[in-house]
Amino acid sequence: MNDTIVAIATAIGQGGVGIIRISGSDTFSVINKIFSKNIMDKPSHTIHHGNLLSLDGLVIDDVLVSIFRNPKSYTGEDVAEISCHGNMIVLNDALKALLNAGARLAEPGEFTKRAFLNGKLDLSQAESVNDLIKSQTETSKNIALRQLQGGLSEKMSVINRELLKITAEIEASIDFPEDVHEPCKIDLESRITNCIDIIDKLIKSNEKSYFYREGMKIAILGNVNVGKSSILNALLDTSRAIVTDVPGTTRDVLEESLDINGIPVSLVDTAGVRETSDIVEKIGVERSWEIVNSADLVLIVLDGSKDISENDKNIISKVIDKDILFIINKTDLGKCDIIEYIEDYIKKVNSNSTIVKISAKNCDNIETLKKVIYNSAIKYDSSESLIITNRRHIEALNNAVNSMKLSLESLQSNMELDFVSIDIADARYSLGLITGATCTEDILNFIFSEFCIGK
Ligand SMILES: Nc1nc2c(ncn2[C@@H]2O[C@H](COP(=O)(O)OP(=O)(O)O)[C@@H](O)[C@H]2O)c(=O)[nH]1
Ligand SMILES: [Mg+2]
Repeated sequence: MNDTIVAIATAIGQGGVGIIRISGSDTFSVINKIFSKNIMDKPSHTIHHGNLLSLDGLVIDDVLVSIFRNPKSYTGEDVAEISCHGNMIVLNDALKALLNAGARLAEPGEFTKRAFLNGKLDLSQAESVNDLIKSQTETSKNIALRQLQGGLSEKMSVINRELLKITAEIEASIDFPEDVHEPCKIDLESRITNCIDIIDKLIKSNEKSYFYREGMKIAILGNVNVGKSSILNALLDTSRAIVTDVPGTTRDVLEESLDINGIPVSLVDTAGVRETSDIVEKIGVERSWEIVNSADLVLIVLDGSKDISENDKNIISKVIDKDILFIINKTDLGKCDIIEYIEDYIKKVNSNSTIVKISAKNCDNIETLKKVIYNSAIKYDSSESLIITNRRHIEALNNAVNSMKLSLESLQSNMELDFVSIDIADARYSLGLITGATCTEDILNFIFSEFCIGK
């Protein structure tokens, strides 16, 4: 924790600038060994132009050195950012020179970990830094940004303060029974219930919204020739997959990314599912099932111009446990009796799956399809002020609610207030896992190992 760390902070590749970040107590003396100007006494938040040199005096690059003195820096330590030209050879040479001058290569997320340990941000904010960097759509970016700005931290500290107050009141009455009255049980109940309500709302905001962060995997499944590849193309608005009237054209799975109203979707076209003796096609069919197993949503495609086949029925029966959406394709050909079978089926198995009728060929109803996909993922208004997308946070919130509910039960059954106090302490412990107050070294290491180097 006390050594001086260094890493390339910008993405690999060419760019206008490439930035190297250094943090730790020796930051300025390390740079001073290989910079053409003396920066030792320069004030914080100043920028210095000069040459970065190798230890044997050769010029590596013409650079700008920005100085941030502790505690007013990202990590809270002495920090410098060296802006080089955005070229990997330059950046690697500069990095080598700084390592030779006494810095050590930073581990993934180590800058942000130091920022957390120095109290610059709490754990939920530190995690949102990573979410922000990895966000793939406007919406997931906004959700991460809200959390970085402290939305969640603020809510946690309000609840934590209330729980701490309750604990203090209970413990004072236990320790000094002559001087301090027992807190009123009805009052305690209503205050704890209030905390539960706030957390419940946060938990509800998560209902499937983690797709914003994690992305959503959608498999397109169905018999051969029903138009699966055409649907992939229509959704992507390109001719990515080969479409022919030869059954079994798509033999391998094909994965493409798209943005549906802010949700990063990975769309997978699969080989048509049917009995086949063709070895290659057989492997394709096996892969289709693997994809379906790991998918968040399965689009079951049926050819609306035909009657339901045994193969269709067989496919449908195999995905009964998954989130599915029925797509009746080829509506441009008229007919469409198959819809009655599907409607009956949905009623029979008591599912709430939706049916969408489209023509992939004419791109009819593709926008509706996107809307239905979006609605199946999101069950709330995305303008909601704070949305919890992190599964770790949700688990901690659920545990906190459970502990608080136990404390309510103790109150209602007139147990000793000691028991109430223990449950409240458990709840505070769970909430502390979100802000990092009660995290163990192992948990922290795990969280920061998910970061990229240089962040
Ligand atoms: N009339 C009509 N034909 C379609 C439609 N969608 C796909 N097709 C045709 O159906 C055949 C099979 O399409 P394809 O996308 O390769 O199906 P896949 O085997 O399920 O991937 C091709 O000849 C397509 O042109 C549609 O909406 N209407
Ligand atoms: Mg295909």
